[in-house]
Amino acid sequence: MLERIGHMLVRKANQEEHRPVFDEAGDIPQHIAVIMDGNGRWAKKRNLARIVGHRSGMQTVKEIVKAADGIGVKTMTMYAFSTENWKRPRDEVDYLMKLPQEFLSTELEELNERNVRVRMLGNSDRLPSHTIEAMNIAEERTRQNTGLQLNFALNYGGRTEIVKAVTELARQVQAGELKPEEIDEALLAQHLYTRDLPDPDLLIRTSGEIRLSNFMLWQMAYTELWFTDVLWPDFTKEHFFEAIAEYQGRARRYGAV
Ligand code: V0D
Repeated sequence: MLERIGHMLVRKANQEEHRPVFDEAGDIPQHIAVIMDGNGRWAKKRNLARIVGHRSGMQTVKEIVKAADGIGVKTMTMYAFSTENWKRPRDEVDYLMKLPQEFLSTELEELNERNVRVRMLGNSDRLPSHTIEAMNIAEERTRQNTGLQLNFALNYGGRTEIVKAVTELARQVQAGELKPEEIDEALLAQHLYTRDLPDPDLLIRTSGEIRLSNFMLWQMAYTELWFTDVLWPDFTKEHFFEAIAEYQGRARRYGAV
């Protein structure tokens, strides 16, 4: 049960205890990145196939995106498929590649109504054409939207992203279009998938792994990191608000010194 006391949204655990959740008038992270881990483990615990975990994880995406939109987060970046995920069994990869279409077939209309802008980050090279097609349609149909920017990182790897940017700059130098001394952080950042996005303020990773796993390496230089043991399909908006409360606490402490 969430209830409001002034600006504070609090969780009412029982009659006596009010646990602060987060301050709606406080600093809401503008850009939140999420590593949605633990779908396979969630299924295994229930003796279900891994794909059932992925499907359940997709429901969580819907709930968390709605919650983020509701509190005024500007950008969400969801790590949906890493370059490492190709090593999984063929059947599982094939299933995962159908999720964008499935998600969009049920959600695109509502996302549009909510003024959400959808975008893909990552390398489309190895993705099946039906997956690319679904993403292209979503990007096209939501291009004019000015609300929440919802990014899905698909076939994304942070080091590869940096190498791609460096290769392009090297090409420009070789072509005589750019001087080496003109290369700075801002110019390199202009050649990343995230060129027009602010860096994430907060990273959420579920399922107990305490690593970045090659996600947005450049962009997370100053990001607050928040980890939980909760598996992604079990992750709720209450957990999400808890992460934001913790973020606000850190921002206040930082502001105090
Ligand atoms: C599986 C947990 C939504 C993580 C969430 C291609 C693993 C569910 C999307 C999605 C996946 C992607 C693009 C888009 C709309 C939705 C998704 C994949 C996996 C891998 F435009 N969930 N989701 N994509 N999972």
